[in-house]
Amino acid sequence: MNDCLFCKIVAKEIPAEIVYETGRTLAFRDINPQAPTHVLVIPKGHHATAAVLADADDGLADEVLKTAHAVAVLEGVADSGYRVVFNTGLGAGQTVFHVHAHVLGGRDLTWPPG
Ligand code: IU
Repeated sequence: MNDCLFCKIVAKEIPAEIVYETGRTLAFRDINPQAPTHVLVIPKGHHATAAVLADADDGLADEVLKTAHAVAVLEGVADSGYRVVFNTGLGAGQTVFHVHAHVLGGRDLTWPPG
C-alpha cells in the first residue's frame, strides 16, 4: 500500500484545492500558505525528491517547471515576480517525500530564505 499523502491527492483519495493539471503534473493550494499565492506543483508519479526527479531524465522535471510557470500566470503573479522552491532533503526542510515545487508570490519575498 502507498502511504504517500501526495499520491493520495493525485488519486483523489484526499481532497485538495486543485488549481491546474496536466497529463503528468498536478498543482494544488498548500494547506498552510506562506504567501497570498502558495501552490504546490507535483509530478503525478511518485518521485521522492527533486534529485530523484532530475535523475529520471524523461522530461518530467521540465513539465513540473512549465506547470509552475503556468500557475504563476493563472494566479496573476508572473509579472510581479514569484519564487519556485524545491526543499530537497531533511536538512532543507523537506517534510513530504513526494517531490513538490512551492510556487510563492503575491507579496514581497525576502532573500536569503530562512
Ligand atoms: P516541504 O517542502 O516538504 O516542507 O513542504 C510540504 C508542504 O506540504 C508544506 O508547505 C505543507 O503545508 C504542505 N502540505 C499540504 O499542502 N497538505 C498536506 O496535507 C500536508 C502538507 I501533511
